[in-house]
This record gives sequence, structure tokens and C-alpha cells, in this order.
Amino acid sequence: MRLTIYLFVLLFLNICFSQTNNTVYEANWSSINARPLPGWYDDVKFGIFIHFGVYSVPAFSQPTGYAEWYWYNLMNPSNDGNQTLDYHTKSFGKNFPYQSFAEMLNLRLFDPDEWAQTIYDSGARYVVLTSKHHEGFTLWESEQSWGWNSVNIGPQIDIVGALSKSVKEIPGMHMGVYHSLYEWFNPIYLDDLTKNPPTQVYVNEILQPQLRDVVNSYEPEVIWADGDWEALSSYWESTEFLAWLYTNSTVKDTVVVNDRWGSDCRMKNGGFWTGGDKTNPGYLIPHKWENCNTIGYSYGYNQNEPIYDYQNSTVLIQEMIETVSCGGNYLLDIGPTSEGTIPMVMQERLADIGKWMDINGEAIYSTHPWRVQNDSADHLIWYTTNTNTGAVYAHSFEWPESGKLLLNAPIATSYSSISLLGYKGKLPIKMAPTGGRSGISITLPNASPNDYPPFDIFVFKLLNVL
Ligand SMILES: *[C@@H]1O[C@H](CO)[C@@H](O)[C@H](O)[C@H]1NC(C)=O
Ligand SMILES: *[C@@H]1O[C@H](CO)[C@@H](O)[C@H](O)[C@H]1NC(C)=O
Ligand SMILES: *[C@@H]1O[C@H](CO)[C@@H](O)[C@H](O)[C@H]1NC(C)=O
Ligand SMILES: *[C@@H]1O[C@H](CO)[C@@H](O)[C@H](O)[C@H]1NC(C)=O
Ligand SMILES: *[C@@H]1O[C@H](CO)[C@@H](O)[C@H](O)[C@H]1NC(C)=O
Ligand SMILES: CC(=O)N[C@H]1CO[C@H](CO)[C@@H](O)[C@@H]1O
Repeated sequence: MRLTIYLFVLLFLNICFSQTNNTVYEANWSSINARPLPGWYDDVKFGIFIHFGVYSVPAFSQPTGYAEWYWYNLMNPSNDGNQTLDYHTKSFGKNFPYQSFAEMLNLRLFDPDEWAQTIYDSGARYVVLTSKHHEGFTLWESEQSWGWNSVNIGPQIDIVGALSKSVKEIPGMHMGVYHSLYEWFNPIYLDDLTKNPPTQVYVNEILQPQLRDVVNSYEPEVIWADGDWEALSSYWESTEFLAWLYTNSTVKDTVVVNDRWGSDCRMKNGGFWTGGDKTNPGYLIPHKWENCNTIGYSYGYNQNEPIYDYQNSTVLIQEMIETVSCGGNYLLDIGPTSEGTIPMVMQERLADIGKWMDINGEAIYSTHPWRVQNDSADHLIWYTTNTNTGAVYAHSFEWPESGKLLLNAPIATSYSSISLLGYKGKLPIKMAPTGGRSGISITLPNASPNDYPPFDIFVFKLLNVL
């Protein structure tokens, strides 16, 4: 009898352990949505989005527009009041076809190790590169995009392969790809749509083989789908792809995906939620989400963008903090030039964020949302917490003139202590519990500006507060 029980226990344990990573996912959303999000993604918090393609050659849009939509705007001039068409006609001639830009994508100065290092130095720990945008041009030698990819034409470089290699060589970094489900002008896709109900020749002969190819060839740990809105996920066969990705692919245990898998999916189905572009709700979302933001306005490089469109480093760091406080990841975009350089203003912003992260990274990486997200006794404060150490981080967006920082939400105990991350001076920071009620008053040090961390964002680390 005892032996039987023992054997049953063993069998039970065996089933538990062997199933942790051998779950078979089925091609329906209830099965796909039940998959736990691999932990690395929530830990790293900060990634860099890269928009690069044939559109990086003309690199033009109206100031508040998307340069990666150049071809679409050229073919649909009413979309931007003829601005792209006028620029195109003036610069290249009315009859110059968009496709000819591919030859001009030269990447003469492309150094994937340098891109990877620049990104790592910003504090970001993952990369999402446009393996294919809506123009259909792929940044690897895709059989399904023969003659319209970066190996067959233009730079003759496997960009996805080169950058994946450089990124993965840096310990702690994760490589991912963006992939557009639809292609604006692919005749096979457009032909499918003329049928009622639409046929799926494009999905079966192009999209699905291409997605599997990019996964098998480069083992990306993020698949960031987009261009999903013209059809339901059933048309794109998204659950079929994800069931395969989660069950049978070589990245099944570590890959994460977003929610843009069909017009029925955003903020509902898939992995982490993105909603729209540049989403930043300002309150806690009870599901992992991501804010895909830009430094300027456009995702692809836009030469026509004025400096005041570019957010400064303080604002970018503040957005990252607010996003992380509310349970999100921050995916910040850069748009390299057709020569393969990262525009100087973007490099500067990334270096700045890196300087701040060097000092304050412990208040971002591996944190969780706290029981309260923001506070406003004096001015705006956002909180994060590390559940392993119990530390609560209060991110203050200014240095209070009064010499005292008031926090409404935390409750002090006799064991509570407070420090200021990156503060070089030796002045103690005093804390006055406000009589058992919630609320803490912190007396700030009186020191020279050089003693403070950069960018006017101060992180107070609170230990043993409730
Ligand atoms: C979806 O997959 C699950 C397995 O996770 C299965 O139990 C369920 O019957 C499927 N639902 C539908 C509607 O096919
Ligand atoms: C765009 O060009 C068309 C055709 O030349 C013209 O009719 C229209 O007025 C132009 N629109 C704008 C906003 O300039
Ligand atoms: C996974 O692989 C197994 C074994 O080859 C196969 O039977 C199954 O259909 C595959 N599942 C998916 C979702 O591709
Ligand atoms: C950064 O931009 C914000 C918003 O435009 C502005 O309020 C702030 O003064 C700027 N900070 C610096 C250091 O330029
Ligand atoms: C937190 O921020 C939200 C949105 O900005 C605001 O509505 C709310 O009042 C703030 N809460 C506190 C406690 O400051
Ligand atoms: C999807 C999934 O459950 N992945 C897990 C597989 O196992 C590793 C190691 O135990 C976990 O880290 C993954 O989260």
C-alpha cells in the first residue's frame, strides 16, 4: 500500500515537472493566452525598437508623420496633403519608383557590434528590429520575398542575422523581430482580399512560411506582430502560428509576443499588450503591457523632423518610470539612416538614459508595481518596488525647494530607512514618521549640484516601509 502511494507521488511529481515546459498549446486563444509570460521580459523593462527599411533612404515625412509610411503616402497623396508626393517629385522625379530606393540602401557605415553596444549602454536589455515592415522588404534573405530583401538587393547584408549575432554576444541581451502581417502592395495579398470570403494564398504561401523561417533561422525571443488590422486573427492563422511557436519551436520556453495578431486581438489576445502606438495610460494595467514610444515623432528616420519634436532625456526617463510603475515595459524607438548610422540626437538620448540607469537601474530592473503607483503630496512621484528586497522606490521628478520631500502613501515603522540613489555626499536623510498614519517627510541634504544624480529625477529608496 505504502509503495503504491509512493509510486503515485513519484508519478505525480514527474508529471508536474515534465509538464512545466512541455505544455502542448492549441490553436485557439484560450490555450494561447493561458501561457505564462517568460520571466526575462518583465525583469528587463527596457528595450530598443529599430525601424529600418527601404523607407530609410528617402527618410521623409511631414514633421508629425511616420517616415516608414513613405510608399503608402506616395501612392495615396491625400493621406498627407501631397507632402510626400511633392517631396518625391522634387527630389527624384515623378517617375522614380519607390522600389528603386532599395538599391540606394547602402549601409556603408553599418557596424552591428556598435549598434548592439550603443543599445546595451543605454540600459536597454532587448532589441526589436523590423524584419519586415508594411512595404514587404525583408532584412534577411527570405525566399518568400525574393529580389525584395537586403541580401538580394542594396547592401547585400543579412541585417537580421548580423544584428542578432552582435546582440546575443552581449550577456543579458535579448534579440527580437517586428514583422508586419500585411503588405500594402503585395498583389497576392490584394488578390486574396478581392474574393468573398477572402482566400488565404498570401497567408499560406508567404506570411506563415516567412514567420517560421525567421524563427528557425534567428531564434528571436520577441515576435512583435503589426499590420494586423485589416483582418481577423483567423485570416492570418495567428493561433496556428503561436501554437507552433509555443509548442514546437526552439524558442518555445523564452519567446514573448505582443497582441497585434488580428483586428480581434489588441488588449485582449496574445502575450503582452500594446494597444495603440505610444500607449501610456498612467494607471496600473493588470496584464503585462508595453509602451512602444519614439524619441521624435516618426519611427523610421525622418530628415524633415525639427528638434522640438525630439523629447529630451528627462522626459524620456520620466516616461520610462511612469510606464514601469504601471506594470509596463518601455520600448523606445530609433530610426537609423540608410548609411547604417544611428542619428546623433538619438545616440545622445540613449547615452543619457544609460547614465541615469547606471545610478538608478535597481529602481527599474526586476521591479514590480507597488500597491500605489503615484503620489502627489508636493509634486509628482511614481513608485516601484522590488519584492525580493522589500525596497520601495519613490521616483521624484523634481527637487523640492522647501528642503523637505513629503510622501503620502508609505507608512513608516521604527525600522524604516531612506537613502537617495547616487547621492555622493554624506549628509544623513532624516525621516519623520507622521504619527502612525501613512505619510513620510524626508529632510533633504543641502549639497552642491554635482553631488546629485543627473537629469533632475531623484530616486529615494525606502526600506521597511508599509
Ligand atoms: C482550446 O484549447 C484547449 C486546450 O488548451 C481545449 O481544451 C479547448 O477545447 C479548445 N477550445 C476550442 C474552442 O477549441
Ligand atoms: C493634391 O494634389 C491634387 C492633384 O494635383 C490636387 O487636386 C489637390 O488640391 C492637392 N491637395 C493639396 C492639399 O495640396
Ligand atoms: C508539434 O510537433 C508534433 C510532433 O512533430 C506534431 O505532432 C504537432 O502537430 C506539432 N504541433 C504544432 C502546433 O505545430
Ligand atoms: C524637457 O522637456 C520638457 C517638456 O518639453 C520641459 O518642460 C523641460 O524643461 C525640458 N528639460 C530640459 C532639461 O530641457
Ligand atoms: C496619479 O496619476 C493619475 C493620472 O495622472 C491621477 O489621476 C491621480 O490623481 C494620481 N494619483 C495620485 C495619488 O497622485
Ligand atoms: C513558457 C514557460 O513556461 N517557460 C518556462 C520554461 O522553463 C524555464 C526554466 O524553468 C522558465 O524560466 C520559463 O519561464
